[in-house]
Amino acid sequence: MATVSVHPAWLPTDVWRPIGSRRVRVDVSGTVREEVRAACANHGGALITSGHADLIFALDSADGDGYAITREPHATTVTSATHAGLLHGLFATVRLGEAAFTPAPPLRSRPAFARRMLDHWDNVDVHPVMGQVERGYAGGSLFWRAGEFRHDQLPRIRDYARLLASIGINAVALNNVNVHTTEAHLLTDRLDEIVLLSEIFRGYGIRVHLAVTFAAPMLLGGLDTADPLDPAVRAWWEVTLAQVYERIPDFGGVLVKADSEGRPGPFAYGRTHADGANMLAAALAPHGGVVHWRAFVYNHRQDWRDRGTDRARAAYDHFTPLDGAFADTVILQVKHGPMDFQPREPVSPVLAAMPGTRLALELQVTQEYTGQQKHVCYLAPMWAEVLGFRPRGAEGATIAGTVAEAVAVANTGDDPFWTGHPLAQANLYAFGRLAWDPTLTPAAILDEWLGLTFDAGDGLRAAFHAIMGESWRTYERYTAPLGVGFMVRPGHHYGPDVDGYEYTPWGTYHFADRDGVGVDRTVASGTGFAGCYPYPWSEVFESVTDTPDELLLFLHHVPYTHRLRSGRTVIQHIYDTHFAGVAEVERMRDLWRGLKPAGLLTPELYARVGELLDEQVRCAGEWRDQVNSYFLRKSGIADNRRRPIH
Ligand code: GCV
Repeated sequence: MATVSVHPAWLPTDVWRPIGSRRVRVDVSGTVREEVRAACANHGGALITSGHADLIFALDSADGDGYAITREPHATTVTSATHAGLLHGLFATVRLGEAAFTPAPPLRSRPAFARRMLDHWDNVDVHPVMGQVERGYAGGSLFWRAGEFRHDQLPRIRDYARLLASIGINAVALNNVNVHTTEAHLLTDRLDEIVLLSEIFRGYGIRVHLAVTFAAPMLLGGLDTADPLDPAVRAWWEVTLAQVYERIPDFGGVLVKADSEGRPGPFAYGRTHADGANMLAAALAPHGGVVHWRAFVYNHRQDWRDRGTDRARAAYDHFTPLDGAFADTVILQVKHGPMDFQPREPVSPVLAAMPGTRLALELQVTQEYTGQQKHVCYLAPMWAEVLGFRPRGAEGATIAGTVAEAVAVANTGDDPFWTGHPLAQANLYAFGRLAWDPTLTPAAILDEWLGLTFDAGDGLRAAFHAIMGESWRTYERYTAPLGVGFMVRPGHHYGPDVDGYEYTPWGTYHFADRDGVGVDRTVASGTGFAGCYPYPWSEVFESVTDTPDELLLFLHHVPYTHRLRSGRTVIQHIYDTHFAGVAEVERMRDLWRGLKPAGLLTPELYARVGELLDEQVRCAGEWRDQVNSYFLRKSGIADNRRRPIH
């Protein structure tokens, strides 16, 4: 159990009362029974083996990890074909609360994606630039500290596994995709640590995966090549992975970032990414493991003078020619947008262009570009838009209906609130729930989270909705405008720096000059990126008048006086949204100040959120003033309301 100083997140003791105060029969041994036993011990109910039960958990012969909850006047029964499914049924019963015991039509639920995975970017050693957790904003790693495995954290890691299971997560990659030397050893001589973690996660139906370096045969095996077609390399992976399976029979598989941002990969040997991924798949498949191969491949040493190279095209150009070439047990993991987790990007065209490949949609729960868990930014509305996007138009499939899996980069650490900003817990919660059921609405998920975490009554709910519900769009308003992205401070990526990346090799430019701003990605006169989409989006994005306003500068270079679909000019939109965005953050802070800590809204949580909202107001003001001043100075066009711009 967690120590008292660790926040219970969405599983405070009281959410177990409806179950724990009843007579419950659990027809299987394992975690469900132990959870029920603990709940009954806390709330006065009884775990029974005979006699009348109010609640019964039993295996049945249905298939998969779904569950059914049958609510009849005399008893509620939860069934599933698997232990994992029964566990999901248990947590669904927790979510229902007392309603689980009111007669109602049977409730059946199956996950939309068979694998719902969280990727940790945790380092074992403290990296000199990226620290203990790359892009981590929630304290240190739960698993490692300064090179050492955190044996003292095993009880907390168990609580963590439980939180993840409660939202349907069933796979976790434990270490950073940038696999440095120390971390490479997790696969071999530090495997004991992974064995320990797998034992904890297994209890909650979660399989562990490891990020590995493509150069492992050289780094760990002493070979002079990592060529995927070299027999000695193939043999090294086969033997090494077989040894992993001897210790961890349900090991999930490996995650690889290759030929990306300096990571080694098959290109060094003149091989394709399919050659690389399939070699690993061949070594894993006999044991039931899979390869997650990242599509985040682009030239990070681009010449900024070269207008012909477009980072947004890179994954499409690298991977679509390989469609159909990957083994069945390779999952190509594709970031939701073509660039890099900006607050607004179009959906990656790769997701619509590889019907012969198993794809995973990769989301970023850690808020690298969305306020770094200092800003309230509830991301479920963005993810719901991505999942619901129909690349082939209204009659075509959604992204949720196209991809095989949902993966997200974790936002958790050893912070007492798990996520730094206590309200960022809602993002982790929402990722799990959307990965189970992408049709859930962001507002309904927020309600569910509020009900569990704060036992919130109507007044508190309304306040939280007003603070969080639109917070992603608010963040969008006071940061980089109209989808142009990347006006962040280079390196750490927090706060504004309009030209920070403009003359760098990273491929992230806005091309603002005295006349206009934006990236021409059309086929007619630009990089051709718009043509990477199927019809109708290829035509929509090609057209400067049809492109949705929020993506205009991602796709087009336009004069400041260009009129948006909204009727406003680009320059006036920039000024208006930046003033409005900051005003919204001030309103959020004032709403928070109007609340009083009580019950589960503890003084500690109340104070933490209050301090962070002050920082959000400060930072949003900085964004507004830098962005507005920059564009006033570039364009020479005044704000039509003459508000203060510097
Ligand atoms: C793990 C971005 C981040 C990097 C991250 C990379 C990736 O570039 O800034 O920290 O590396 O994405 O997704 O691999």
